[in-house]
Amino acid sequence: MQRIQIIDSHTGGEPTRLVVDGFPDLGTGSMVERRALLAAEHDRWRTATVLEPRGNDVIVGALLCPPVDARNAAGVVFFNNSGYLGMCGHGTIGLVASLAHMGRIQPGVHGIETPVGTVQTTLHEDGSVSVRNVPAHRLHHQMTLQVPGYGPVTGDVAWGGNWFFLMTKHQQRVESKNLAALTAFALAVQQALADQGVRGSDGGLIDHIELFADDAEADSRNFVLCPGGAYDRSPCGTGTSAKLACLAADGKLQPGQVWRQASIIGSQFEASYAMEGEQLIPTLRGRAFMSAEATLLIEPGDPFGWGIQL
Ligand code: PYC
Repeated sequence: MQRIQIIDSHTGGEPTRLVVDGFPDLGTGSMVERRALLAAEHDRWRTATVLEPRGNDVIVGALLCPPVDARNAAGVVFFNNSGYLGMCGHGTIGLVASLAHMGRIQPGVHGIETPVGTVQTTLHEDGSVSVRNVPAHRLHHQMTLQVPGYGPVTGDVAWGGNWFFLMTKHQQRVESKNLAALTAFALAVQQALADQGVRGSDGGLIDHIELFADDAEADSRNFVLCPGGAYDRSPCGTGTSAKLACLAADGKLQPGQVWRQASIIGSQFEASYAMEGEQLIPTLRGRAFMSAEATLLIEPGDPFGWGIQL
């Protein structure tokens, strides 16, 4: 019997499954190297943890790793139903809240190493967590794409720890009653970006799709499609970071000015940015709640023990 020890939390409704123990040893390399090793040689541990029958398409997995730099609290490799992520804002908030729940950290500043860089997090006395993210930037401004079935679609391409296509002008209703249509549209945009060879500056797929609309309770409401086809229940930390980069580039948000980003289910992140030289550094703040402590079991002979892969 294989055993994987997990802590589940959710941040604004979006689940994070923190793997505390049970995965193969990935050595002491950087998080990029550990992610590559996990993907190349041990991917079935990802599928066992986040796919059905133990998981679902919405869960983001977070493998807790010893940090390379002992001054940092932890390292992490994020993954989901379709593969691996660079950074994950809601997942980092979930990780920090889970470390606090485990008694491993106290309120204060804690560095977390991710495959795309180290982020500085702050665990606040009220349980909320701020994440000072990796630098964000806009790569393309208002590029137009032909999307089969929908026609021309215009949006920005920006980096916030993952690659995003962000649309403010579109024909979609960004509301929770319209999830099926939003998902179908965003999947078509995601496919068109891949088919037409639109990539990030590092060659990465533009695999997160983000639509915006007005919101009565916040500065904006978003719908974010994640790479595996599920939508983000949270306002998406990396997506909000990408949004800040676009707002700053358009002169619509100044350093230090607060941006309240609501998700499609009404949860919120509070975000702002600082300029360090030419670099735009986003900070987002949110709250995670614990939902389970459990041990996943993989029984020998279970035909779906390593996840249902269709
Ligand atoms: O919060 O950055 C985020 C995120 C990425 C994918 C799902 N959530």
